[in-house]
Amino acid sequence: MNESRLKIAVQRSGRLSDATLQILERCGLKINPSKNKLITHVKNMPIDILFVRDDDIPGLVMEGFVDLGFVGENTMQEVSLQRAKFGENALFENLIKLDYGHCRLSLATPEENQYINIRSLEGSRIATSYPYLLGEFLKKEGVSAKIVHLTGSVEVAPRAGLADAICDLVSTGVTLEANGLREVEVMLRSSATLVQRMDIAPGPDKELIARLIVRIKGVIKARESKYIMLHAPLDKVDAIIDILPGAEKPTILPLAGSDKQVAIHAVSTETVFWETMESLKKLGGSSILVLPIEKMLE
Ligand code: PRT
Ligand code: ZN
Repeated sequence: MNESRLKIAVQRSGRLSDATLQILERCGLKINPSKNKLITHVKNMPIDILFVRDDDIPGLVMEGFVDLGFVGENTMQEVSLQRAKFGENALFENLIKLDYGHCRLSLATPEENQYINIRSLEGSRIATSYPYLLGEFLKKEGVSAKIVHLTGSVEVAPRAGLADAICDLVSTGVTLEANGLREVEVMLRSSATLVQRMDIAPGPDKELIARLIVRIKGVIKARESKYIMLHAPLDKVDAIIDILPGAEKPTILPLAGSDKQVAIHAVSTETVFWETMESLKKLGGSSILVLPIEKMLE
């Protein structure tokens, strides 16, 4: 087989794995999710999926061993800084910011400690799995502190007497609270992202990537959108369209057997709240349906 196959790296097992496989499947890739294998051939497209640790994805992309990677921006930025420091190639292209894996990289201190501003950390010890992002942040703020590099269990470092503060990922804040810590600075807001190796020459690989990008954007847009259908009095159509959230160019259809009522169909790109539905009803709307959209191509 000498056909060239696009190589995509995804996290083998962790917080990004399920959402990444779901987005690829929604893009039409038939993946046999045997995660015990390092590599899986997509059956219906010339694509191979590599299942790896998330920390390995930036390097695989930057070295050109894979064409695309689904990874957290936090990981991408940390590894970039690390590689640049060691004189290694740290170039890649950011293709799409994805709608999952949201978190922030934050500094947190024990609740009982006084914290006024970043200067409060001068001379302290900060535990983190992100020594390069933290080092850069402290340098920019002009604070000198000792960075304690831990690869896990960062949140217990203050209680264990290993550090005075931590720098770690936060999403709900439950972990910080459970460990008596308070978030004091947000250093970075992150989500999952699709990255590409540099300089892919024009050809089938590049064309396939372009198609994938359109499909991924369509999946994300569809997830954010809803299809709204309702019946409305003819004389209230304008008022109703005014309050439909983010709806462009609605379709107005006649209703069989009625010359005073029409059906309105619209795609809304925003959340449709109960309050909006209640307002539609007050304007005379009835049979109001809000439906999920599976795919969207613009
Ligand atoms: O095994 P592998 O190396 O592949 O995985 P991993 O253990 O290094 O990473 P994993 O699966 O935990 O996270 C993968 C990516 O998910 C991260 O790089 C982020 O981009 C993203 N992400 C989003 C998160 C979180 N949210 C998150 N909350 N990664 C980790 N956390 C951890 C955080 O470190 C802390 O321990 O969850 C805890 C805090 O969560 P809350 O909800 O209590 O605030
Ligand atoms: Zn990891």
